[in-house]
Amino acid sequence: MTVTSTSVAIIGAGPAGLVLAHLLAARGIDSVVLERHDRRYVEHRVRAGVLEHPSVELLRQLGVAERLDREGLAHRGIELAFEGRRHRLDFNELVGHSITVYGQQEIVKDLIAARLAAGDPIVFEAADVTISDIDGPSPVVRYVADGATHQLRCRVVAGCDGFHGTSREVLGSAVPDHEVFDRDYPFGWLGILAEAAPTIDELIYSNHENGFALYSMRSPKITRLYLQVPADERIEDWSDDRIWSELETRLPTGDGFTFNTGPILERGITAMRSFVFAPMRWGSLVIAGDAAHIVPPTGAKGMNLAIADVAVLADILDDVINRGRHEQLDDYTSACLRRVWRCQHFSWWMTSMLHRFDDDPFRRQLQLSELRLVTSSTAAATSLAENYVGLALGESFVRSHA
Ligand code: RFL
Ligand code: PHB
Repeated sequence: MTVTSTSVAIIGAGPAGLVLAHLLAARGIDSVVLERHDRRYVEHRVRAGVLEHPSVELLRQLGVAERLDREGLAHRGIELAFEGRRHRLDFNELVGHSITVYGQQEIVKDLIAARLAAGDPIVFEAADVTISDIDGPSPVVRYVADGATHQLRCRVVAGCDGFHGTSREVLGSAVPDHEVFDRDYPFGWLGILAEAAPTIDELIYSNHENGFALYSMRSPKITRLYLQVPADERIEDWSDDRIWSELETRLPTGDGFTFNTGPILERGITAMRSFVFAPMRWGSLVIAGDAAHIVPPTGAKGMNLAIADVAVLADILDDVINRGRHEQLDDYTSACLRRVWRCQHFSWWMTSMLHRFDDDPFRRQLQLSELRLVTSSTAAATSLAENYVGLALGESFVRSHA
């Protein structure tokens, strides 16, 4: 068995783990990233697309936004569609910021390339990761790579291993009175990536009697589209023709909007869930991103929340590692959860306003009334815009929401 040491062992090379590794390097803190899958797999997993303004700023500060600034699509606002019509919300006008559409896997590629170019370690295909000794100041992570068992000694373990990772389980066993807040939705999203040039340069969130639809994109040649489907739907039951025809029905083509179709490059169904685990730290183990919380994708918050967690964590680890102030870890959970609950509420609210839940006509009228409000009242539109473009990161968010 090989034995090595590092300051922070980071489990998971998703947005949370990789951004954390860069934030720590910028503070002179060494870390090792352990990733279960191979590099190709993590660089090609199609997921999120919307970066909040503070996330973009943070990636710029880290010096990893060169391609993002060149290829990312700056969006000044979004459109909300209902009753066959589109209504535009101009974020720039309402709150002075825009969002950027840039695929999560492109961010992951940029972060991996920059880390490896700096000579910092990422162990891909790290199997059987186990975490031990988290009660004390010298936790240990064991894993198998290249057929050998490795032991990594560190001062802090950062579990950035997503919703299906192992670190939340370890934390849960260490804290018997932990809390879990969980909500399932009776539907999921069928998502496709299509070789079809977008015909509009902003996202359309559409509330239709058949269910929700979302028109998004990844580049001037690629569209990303979603349809609300029942939670237990099978992707095999959706032919290309059925997908396009349902999109035609649910997107507001009545007001002159048309969109291109094309070969479907990728398809999948994602379940919708709201989930929060607390605390996010015990002893020398912290969890961040999807490992600690899940939001339904309607607010485009998951990846941004993962980045926000590690922005808080990096400042705390700076105190812990560089100044020996281990007690600073006590503040991690409460500092993160304020933002997590703000984003939980926003994501639940957007989901509730835009999806078809049941055939209750009372609920339907409430949805339409809310949609009319956010598309006609500057106060209501500003609130949506403020949440969508993203609240300030780190200390300034904590201070303003104390
Ligand atoms: P990730 O990205 O899941 O990364 C976790 C990594 O940990 C690895 N791993 C392990 N490694 C070693 N040992 C183990 N035992 C391990 N177990 C797991 C995994 O292989 C993986 O590489 O979590 P992270 O970093 O917290 O990032 C979270 C985001 O990925 C997620 O919140 C977003 O994708 C959510 N999301 C969206 N977020 C946004 O901010 N804006 C959006 O527009 C948006 N749209 C979406 C989304 C998620 C979607 N799906 C598919 C869930 C749209 C969809 C359809
Ligand atoms: C996407 O482009 O993948 C996307 C956009 C907005 C969302 C969710 C996903 O709310």
